Amino acid sequence: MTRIALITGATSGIGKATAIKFAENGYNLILCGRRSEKLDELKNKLSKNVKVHTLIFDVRDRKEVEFHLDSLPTEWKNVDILINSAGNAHGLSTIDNGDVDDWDAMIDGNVKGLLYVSKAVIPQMVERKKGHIINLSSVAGKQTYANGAVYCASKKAVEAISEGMRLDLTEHGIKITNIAPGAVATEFSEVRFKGDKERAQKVYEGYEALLPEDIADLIFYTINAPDRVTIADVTVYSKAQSAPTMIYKK
Ligand code: 8X3
Repeated sequence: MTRIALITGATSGIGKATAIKFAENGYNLILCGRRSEKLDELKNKLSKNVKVHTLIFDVRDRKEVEFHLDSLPTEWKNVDILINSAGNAHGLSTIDNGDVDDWDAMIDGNVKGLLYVSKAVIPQMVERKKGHIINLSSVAGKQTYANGAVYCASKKAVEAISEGMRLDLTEHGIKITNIAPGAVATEFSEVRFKGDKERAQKVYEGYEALLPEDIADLIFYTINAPDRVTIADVTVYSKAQSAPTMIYKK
C-alpha cells in the first residue's frame, strides 16, 4: 500500500526537497506550511506522480494545528511518516541584546510547534503499531555557539524530545530519527538575518555548503533502512565544516 508522509515546513528548504524526493518515489504526501501559494505550486508539480493534500497552518498556533490535523479526511488519517521540518532561527545576538519576540518565535515554532504536530499524529501510529518520525534538529542542538543561545536551546530541546519519543514509542513499533545538519544552503540565514540577503549569502560563500537535497536523501535512506534498523541520530556537515562555527573557507 502507498505510504503517507506528512511534512511540516514543506514550502522551502529541507521540507520542500524532501517532498520532491518522496513524490519521485511514490509516497502520498500531506504538505504543511504557512504560505498557501507556495504549497499550491508544489502540489501542482507533485500531483502528477502522487496524491497530495495540503494544510495551511502555522505550527505555532496550537488550535490551528489541532483543527487541521483532527479534521484530516479519512483516507489521509493514517500517516506512516512524520517529518518535523518546520523551524527557523530568528536573530543572532548575545543574550543581553536578544529580542524577546525572536525568542518566542524560536521556542514556539521549533519546540512547541513540533510537539503540537507530533501530539496530533502519534495516536494513530500507536494504534497501528507502526510509524516513523523524523525530527530536524541541528548541530546547534549538539553544541552551543555564541550569539545563538536561544536557537541552540530550542534545538537542544528537539534532541531531548527525540530521545524521549524513542524511549516512549519504541514499544509501539514506532521509529524515531533525529537529524542534526550543519549549514545547509536554504532560506535559513535570510530568515535569521530578517531578509538581509547579502549577509545571508555570506554564510554559504567560499565553500560548498550542504544542499537541502542532501538532507532529503538522508531522510529517504533512514526511512528505507530494513525494518529491524533504526537510524537514531545523525549529525551531518558539509565537507568544509567541522563544528557549528568552524567552516573552512577558501
Ligand atoms: C542550522 C545550522 O550552523 O546555524 O541549524 O547551527 S547552524
